[in-house]
Amino acid sequence: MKMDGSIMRMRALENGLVIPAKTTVNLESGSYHLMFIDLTAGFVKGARIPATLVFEKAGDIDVFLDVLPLGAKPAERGR
Ligand SMILES: [Cu+2]
Repeated sequence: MKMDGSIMRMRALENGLVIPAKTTVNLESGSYHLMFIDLTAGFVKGARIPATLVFEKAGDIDVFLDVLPLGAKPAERGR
């Protein structure tokens, strides 16, 4: 994601997201994030969406993504 004047431009990472060993990358608004396209229905607040994260070395990791209100802060995520 980068700003082009006041316009936010986003693009897919062609070679994936590099996560160096022993580091953490947060996926969040305004930074690296997951983007869902071509949805056939909207997400409902409070739902849990099953997803699979695909890692080059760790393989496939199944997760659930909680649907939160827009702008929810980490404290509201139950961290
Ligand atoms: Cu995006």
